[in-house]
Amino acid sequence: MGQNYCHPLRTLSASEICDAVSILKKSNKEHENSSFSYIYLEEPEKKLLKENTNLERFVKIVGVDQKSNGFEAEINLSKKELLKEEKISNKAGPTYTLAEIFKAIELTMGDKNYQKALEKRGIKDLSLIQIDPWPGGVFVNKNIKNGNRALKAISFLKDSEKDNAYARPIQGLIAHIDLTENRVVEIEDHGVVKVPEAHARYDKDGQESLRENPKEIVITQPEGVGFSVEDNLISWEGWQLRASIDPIEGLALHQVSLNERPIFYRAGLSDMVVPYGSSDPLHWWKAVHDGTEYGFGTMTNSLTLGCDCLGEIHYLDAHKLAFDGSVETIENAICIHEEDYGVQWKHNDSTQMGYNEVRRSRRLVVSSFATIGNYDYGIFWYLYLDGTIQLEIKLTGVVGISAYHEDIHKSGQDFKISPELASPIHQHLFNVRIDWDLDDGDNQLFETNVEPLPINNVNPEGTQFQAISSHLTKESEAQRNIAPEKSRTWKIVNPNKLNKVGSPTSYKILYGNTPTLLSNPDSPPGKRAAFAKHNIWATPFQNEERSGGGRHTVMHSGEGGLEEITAKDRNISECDLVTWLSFGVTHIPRPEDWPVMPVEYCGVHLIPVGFFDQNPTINLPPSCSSKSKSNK
Ligand SMILES: [Cu+2]
Repeated sequence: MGQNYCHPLRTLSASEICDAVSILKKSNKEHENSSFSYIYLEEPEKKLLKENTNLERFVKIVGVDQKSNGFEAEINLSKKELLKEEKISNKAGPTYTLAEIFKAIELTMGDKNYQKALEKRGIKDLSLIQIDPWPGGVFVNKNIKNGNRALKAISFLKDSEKDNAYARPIQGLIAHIDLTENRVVEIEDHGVVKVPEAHARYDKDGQESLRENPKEIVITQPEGVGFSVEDNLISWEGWQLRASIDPIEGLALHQVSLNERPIFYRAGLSDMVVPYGSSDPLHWWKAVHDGTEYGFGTMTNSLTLGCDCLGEIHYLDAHKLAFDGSVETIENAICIHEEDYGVQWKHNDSTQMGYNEVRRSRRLVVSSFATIGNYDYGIFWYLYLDGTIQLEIKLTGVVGISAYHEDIHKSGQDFKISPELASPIHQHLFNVRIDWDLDDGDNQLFETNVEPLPINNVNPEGTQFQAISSHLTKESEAQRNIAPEKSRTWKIVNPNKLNKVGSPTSYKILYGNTPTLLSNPDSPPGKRAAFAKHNIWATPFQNEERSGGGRHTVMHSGEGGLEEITAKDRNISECDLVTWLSFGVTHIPRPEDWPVMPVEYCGVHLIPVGFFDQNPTINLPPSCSSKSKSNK
């Protein structure tokens, strides 16, 4: 391994991104005028990486050229050459670039009809207007030519430069912008509704008074932290993994193993969608794919020590390609730390003759936050001492709102969250793609249902029930939903590795309460977000199958993604297995969500089942902290 060696899954450095852009621009001068969506490392497939860890580095740059056409360029970083460049059809284009977002805002601000519509509402000072562009696809304005890129813009009025604009939506006003033709094609105006007056600031100076500071909680680890980090490789209590920020998916985990036993090769948010269920003209058309339309990972926050992350923190930076071809560093993009997590296990011998034992649990937290428009999402991965892996999405930020009007808003679809504001019912649905490598080999997928046994002579009192497992062998069989009444779970199994009780080693997928998609399956959002129709899908590994709704979705009407991917109904009975897990929240807004939403949670647990021969934490030493105090 030469001096320049870096692990194939190490995240892209700033200089690698710089190199890639200059290779692209040198090879094709037209890209001097392109705007860029993102760059990503083309990760080697697991089989290749198992054979060799000294591999050439490849990246893809995705963007929009001067003529508003999407493109994707593949570059060999090690050989410093452009390998190929392809056009991306604008019927399913790459994420909006920041240049396009700025352009949409500028064109809307400068549009005479837009200004007239504001004047009708008594608004003259454009400096207090905030314009939020939303994807222009799915329900495309009639004046936008097929194949053109578009945005729809809605507006808000601030009372001062630093105000929370979302307090004052400009009801019923939507600008349609054709990005390819550089013009506003229509100002849709559903009539004047009074702009709400009350401000809704969430900063400390915006509150009438602040409660007293709660007593400080200090988290210190005087002996140092229990984990180590080298580049993006994290080691902790037998766990090993790599973490990175994918421009579309956000925080992704790689090569997760425990005690040198692989569990999965990669996990990341393959897609997400926020469909709105209201009839309000300002919202009914919204069903944004924050990953493939805006680049969830490119919106990753810089985290602040002691505020976002408490305790002894190790941060990883991430580098991204900005729209103008420069490199931007997101400092403190990934937060890594340990947390005490209460009791791991305990038994008090009730006879008082035996042992009273208790052990404490802790977890390693690898997390990030991304802000997309009005919403903020945390991606939190937790690794536990007992082999459990948890993915938790934290949802916060500002809910979508309208100026309330009794003729527009309907009970059941729109909810008053302040005297002047209504917030529409909507969903946040996520899909995590997990490329399994459980116990280093091909895997199987099983479904377990728990069923009561019929009353008969072996079950005369009807007290008995049983767990029935069935092997899902084809893609069509593996499109399933949760069923709490059957305690339904799924298991990833390695049939070639047996545990001490003679069963194959496995990991179980355990959901909390989670919805599926409520949009009609034949509606455009239903087709585009088909991944959210089922809580689990499974496929045999194919490198290019990365996104639950299709990799490029701007202006796309649907038909991509998991329904298309699984259309051949491939065999999955024992294969390099990939599962696609959909979960989320159906959000019925409440006054407590205003002016900023307390964190709501959703996610999934992956739990070892016969992966170990016994409780893997039985060997934890007792750890009673002498520093704890009580009132006694
Ligand atoms: Cu919500």
